[in-house]
Amino acid sequence: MRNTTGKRNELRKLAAWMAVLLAGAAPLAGQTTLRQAAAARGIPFGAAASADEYGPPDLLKNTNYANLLSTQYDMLEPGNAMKWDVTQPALNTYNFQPGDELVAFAQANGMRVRGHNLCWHTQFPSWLQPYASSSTTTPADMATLLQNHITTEVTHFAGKVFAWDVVNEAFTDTTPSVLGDSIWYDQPGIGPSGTGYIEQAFRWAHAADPNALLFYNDYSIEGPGAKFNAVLAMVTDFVNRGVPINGVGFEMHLELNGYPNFYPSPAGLAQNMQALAALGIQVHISEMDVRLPVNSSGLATAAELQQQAQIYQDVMTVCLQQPNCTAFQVWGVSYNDSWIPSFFSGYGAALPFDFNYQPTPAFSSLMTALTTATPAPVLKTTQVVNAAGYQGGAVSPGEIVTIFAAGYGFGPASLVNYQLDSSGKFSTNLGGVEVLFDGVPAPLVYAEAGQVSAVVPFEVAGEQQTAIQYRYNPGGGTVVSNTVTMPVAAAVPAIFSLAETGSGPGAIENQDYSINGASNPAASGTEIQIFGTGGGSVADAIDGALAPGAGSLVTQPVTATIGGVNAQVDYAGPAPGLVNGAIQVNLTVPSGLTPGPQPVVITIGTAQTQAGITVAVK
Ligand code: 9MR
Repeated sequence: MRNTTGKRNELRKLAAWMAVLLAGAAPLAGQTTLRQAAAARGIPFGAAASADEYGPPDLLKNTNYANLLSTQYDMLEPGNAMKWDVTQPALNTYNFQPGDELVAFAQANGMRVRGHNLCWHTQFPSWLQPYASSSTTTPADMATLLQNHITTEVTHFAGKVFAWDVVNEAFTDTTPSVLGDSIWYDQPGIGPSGTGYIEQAFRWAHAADPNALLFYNDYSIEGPGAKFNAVLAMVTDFVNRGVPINGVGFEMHLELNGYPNFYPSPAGLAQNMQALAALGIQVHISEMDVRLPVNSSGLATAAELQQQAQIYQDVMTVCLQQPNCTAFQVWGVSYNDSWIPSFFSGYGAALPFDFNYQPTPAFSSLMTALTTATPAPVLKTTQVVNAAGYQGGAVSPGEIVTIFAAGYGFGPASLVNYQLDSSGKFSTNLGGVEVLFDGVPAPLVYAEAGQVSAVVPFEVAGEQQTAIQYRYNPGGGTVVSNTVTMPVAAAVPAIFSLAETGSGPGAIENQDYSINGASNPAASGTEIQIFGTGGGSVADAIDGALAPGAGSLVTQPVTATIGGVNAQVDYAGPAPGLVNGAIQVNLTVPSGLTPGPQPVVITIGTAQTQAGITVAVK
């Protein structure tokens, strides 16, 4: 290989410095609460909370409970206080007092509030079922009832609740998964068919508080399967038709269930999050707990607590790695207020704090994830540059680019160089790293944590722009970056420099194939060979293939100057033996030049190579 990798060594040093700077910026030491550690990662960490919505005692008046809630969590969600049975105990009679009390507690303690929920098939007041079932109740009556409820409640909490579970648990656990029976759907229903009632609920909620994030919330959708497919189909339809939906809540009520093969696998969870990310949809881990078999004191074995801790750590790690996972919440503040013992006989110990409000192994493993998990890589358009000249702004077909993705650990720890696949082409996966252009994996020149060099697929030719995404799968789950969109230019040519700095003596050979330089200048009338990239389309070029001996040519017109004097272009096309995308331009050195380094500039189409590249002439 000739020098197609550009300024790799220099930039690797820079990448190392970035890692040092990042490590220095994150004050991981000294974080002692989940709230602090989560805040440092920019993710709200919440718990389902209660006041006295079902009567005394008021849990918020329990000092242990209140202290734990306000120190370990920076988000709360009323476990029951905002549901129909509490908020509309009689037709058109509303009771927001318990919800208000929880909101006030949250505000006093700098916590966010997640609202839950506005439309569900259960936990509604005793007057509602007879009303819904009455032969005199029309679908229009039911629609009005739901609209009034959503409008009244969302309006009441507007500006105080940042995200709502608008509709809860609407799909069945069957295969295929379908809409479940509900007074809002088919018993008797509000009229619109299929997911129409869900759509209506989102539209009414959005009208009442356009600033609130609106979620669909469900269980058993954390891994791939029929139920997730049904939810994804609904969300896809909503997004395509502009129904105001922002997110999906993954409840995450888990049990060990054959650990370590627990449901969902980290890879499956990541896959579902990515499917929603592709639609621009957020995910909240909304109700996590991991129930364990317990003894008569409600306690689990140390071994099972450790397995549970690993599950918490795995789920938090995936959430931190997926940019669209934007909140993490457990269902209860401590063992004392968990729903598990009363719903699953013989089970409990499901949360990171025990009966004494003390941390369990799950607390420690969540802290480990929050302080050590590799973050999601952040890709910026300014970090996608030409590998030879380091100019950015646009990419061209076949251009070899260097991409920096901020974030430690994102990529193999040490450099992995290009590999040829079974068809003799540059592999599109190096050490688990892939770079996609409009979903097409690009041939890779090298990859390591934080930096990768890729060849822009020739297929982007003619496109206005291309969507670029960086992926890393070291095994056990894929980490994906955000997607950035960059303009496509017909050519963004640049010449490799010998010092890999992007300027100074170019990567140029004299007619005898020796390296051109101050001590080895080229004579006028001889031919020099200049190596670069970004020449744009090349007829018949195959992505990732090595250029054959007699390649086809750069498709756009090519001109050149040396020392400001026009130089005859003898060849402009693939560099034989190098990967397609690297280009070679052969020029005849004009006469009359002053001996010494002279600027060389190549124009392809309307674009010029970078200033500051020189060739030595005599
Ligand atoms: O935690 C809630 C519990 O106190 C209630 O008795 C129960 C009634 O259905 O609802 C529990 O919360 C549920 C949540 O609203 C939706 N997802 C499942 C939760 C656990 O059942």
